[in-house]
Order: sequence, then structure tokens, then C-alpha cells
Amino acid sequence: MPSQSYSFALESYARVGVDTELALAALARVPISIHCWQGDDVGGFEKPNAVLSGGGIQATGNYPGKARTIDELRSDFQKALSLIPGKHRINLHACYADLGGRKVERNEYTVAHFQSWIDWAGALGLGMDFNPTCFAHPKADSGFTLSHRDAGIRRFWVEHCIASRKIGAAIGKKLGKTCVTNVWIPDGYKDTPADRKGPRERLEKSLDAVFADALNPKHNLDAVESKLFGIGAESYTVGSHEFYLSYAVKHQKLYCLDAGHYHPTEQLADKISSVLQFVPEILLHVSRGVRWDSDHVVLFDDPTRAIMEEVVRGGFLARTHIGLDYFDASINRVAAWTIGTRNALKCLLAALLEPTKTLRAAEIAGDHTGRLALMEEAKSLPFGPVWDEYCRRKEVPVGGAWLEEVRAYERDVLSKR
Ligand code: RNT
Ligand code: ZN
Repeated sequence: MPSQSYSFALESYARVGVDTELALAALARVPISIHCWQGDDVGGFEKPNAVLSGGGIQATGNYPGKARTIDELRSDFQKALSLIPGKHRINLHACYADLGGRKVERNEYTVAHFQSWIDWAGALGLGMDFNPTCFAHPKADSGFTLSHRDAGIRRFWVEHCIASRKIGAAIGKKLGKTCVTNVWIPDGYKDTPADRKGPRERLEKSLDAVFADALNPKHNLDAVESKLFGIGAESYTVGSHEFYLSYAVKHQKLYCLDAGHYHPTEQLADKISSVLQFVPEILLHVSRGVRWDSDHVVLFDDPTRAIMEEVVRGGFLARTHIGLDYFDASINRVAAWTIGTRNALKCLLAALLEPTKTLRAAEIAGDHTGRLALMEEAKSLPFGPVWDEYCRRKEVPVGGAWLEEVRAYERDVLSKR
């Protein structure tokens, strides 16, 4: 039986022409690709006590209890999943390979090194996405990978990316759910380069080599992710927005839009309809930059709501893969996963509950006063009871009740690490 507050909310939305039941059904069909790397500060398991190094990204904070093993990460991830409504996906980086203590070079990774992840994901009904890890490695220490001046180093990273695509395809095939494999590299210079062209020419050639073999798009889809700057690479990033957008358009790859990878006054939301006019699909890295690309936990905030609104308004859900990309090491990591994923879903639900038809009608009629008035009034419609009803139906804690479960998990599990 729906709660009384949900019944009132249903009526309120119906009065503005919105069907809350349709919105909830649509929400249930959208998986969020939840990044594994929030659980251990982007360390991975290639060696014991691996920590994020280089690559221009940084996890800050030293909250106790981070996952130190694959089993711990899986257990933490499952705890978070039990608090998040709906069926989702896990987004894995290559450095989370299950190598069984052996040393394997990244360019020699095969699906065998991810079999235990696939088995685990399959048992939980999760889809999987994948990423080559072109950082935190001696061959990336110079700050250059696919665009490196040295042909041998370039070759190594090309091979790693090729291996990753094959792993992605094998994952997609085995799970029966398409895997998105996203290529992001850190390449860039701290200070003003004398040659901006050379590395970009090399990157294009490397990418061509990476993508030379066509893979079944039912199994694997390729995405490329641009960036503005990284820590220690503030002056020049080889794979800039213009570079990768052009590459994606030319080769009809997925373009990955990361909310932290633009100038702070730019809105990711406005890019979606432009990019989707020219590429088949997009990958979102929903994130939150505070003053810089800081990868704070995703909020139920205006920028994230605007992103989801654009995806829904444009009818783009089927062409958009919604992934998360943040890592906060200063708070409970299971809570970070839970808060950010629940917020991404809340933003999506809010977008699905927008009285878009009425707003569009006002716009078409040239009634910009009405459009603004309705848009603002829609913000105070009873969203909360609809979200609560969704959580109740999906049998996860309603409201802030999940926090008690995370606290108990911290007491019983995390604090013993
Ligand atoms: C880095 C990119 C990239 C990474 C992950 C770990 O700035 O956003 O997506 O965060 O691959
Ligand atoms: Zn990203």
C-alpha cells in the first residue's frame, strides 16, 4: 500500500500533467554505472597496499576502513548496493585485476584476470563497465602514455588499451549486457609546451591503433574522455575537449563528458544535446568539482539536476550511459557511494517528474513568463514522497535510515581493518 503522502504527491503531479507511476517505471529501467574506485581511493589490487600515484588525479583524506583486498571491496560495494534502489552496474578499472598475487604486465591482461569479477557481477545481476588504467605505473611516470615520444612506451599503452577493449567485449558477452570501455589518459605538461601539436598527432595515431579492430557493439562500446587539466599537468592536456570530441565525431565513438573536466563556469548540461547531435551515444562521468576537478561526492544539486533534465528532455536516455566518477577519502566510503548514487538517482527522478510538456507548450507559444513561472513552481512539488515510495518499493531504506546501516557496518566491519 502506497503511503498517504505518496498518494497526495501523485495527485499534485497529476494536476500538472505528470504521471508519477510512469516516472518511477522509467527510473527503474536506468542502471547507474557505479565506479569501483570510491571504495579504495583509486588504489587497485595489482600489488598489496597499492595507492593512487600520478595521473594528475588525487584522492584526499585518510578516513579509516578503506578496502584493502578484492573481497573487502566487493563486500563494501554490496553493502552500498543494498542501500541504493534499483539494479545497477559496476565500473571497473584494469588495475582492479584479480592477479592472485602474480605479477602480470598490464599489456598482458586478459579476461581471465577479471573472471572472478565477472562471476561476482553475474551472480548479483550487475552489468559491468571497464577502463584501461593508464596511470599509477612506471611507464606513466613521465606524465605521458599514448602520446609519449617513445614508440616503445606508446606501444605498451596501446597494447594495454587493446587488451582492455577485448576484456570489455568478453565481459559484455559473458554477462549479456553491453560493456562500455572508456579510455582516459593523463598525458600533459605542467608548464607551457613548445609543441602542442606533436603529442596530439601521436595520440591520434595511438587511438587509431587501439580501435583498429572492430568489436561487436553488443558486447563492447568504446568511449573517449577529455579533460581540461590535471594536478601537475596544469598547462597542457593532450586529450582536450576539442581533440576528443573531434575524434569521437570522426570515428563515431562514445564521448565521455565528465562534470569536473571543464572550466568551472561551464555547464555539462548544455553540452549534451550538442554532442549527441554528432556522436551515437555518450558516457557521463557524473562528478562534482569544488573549485577544481576535485571529484567530490555527487549532490542533489542544480548542476546534476540540469544534467539529468537534459538527458530526459532530449529523449536521450537510451543513448546515455550514466556513470559516476568521484572519490572522497575523507568520509566513510560506503556512505560516499550511497550518497552519490542515491543523489544521481534523485536528480534523474526529479527530471522524470518535470512537467516538460507544459513547459514546452509555453515555450512554443512564446510565453516565456509562463515557462519561467512553471519551472520555478515545479521545484516545490512534493518530490520527497515519490522518492521515498521508490525506495520503499525497491526494498531499500527510506530517507536517512540507510545511515544507521552504514554506521553498523563501520562498527562491525570497517573499524576492524
Ligand atoms: C580523471 C578522469 C577519469 C578517472 C577515472 C579513475 O580525471 O576523470 O575518469 O577519474 O578513470
Ligand atoms: Zn572521469
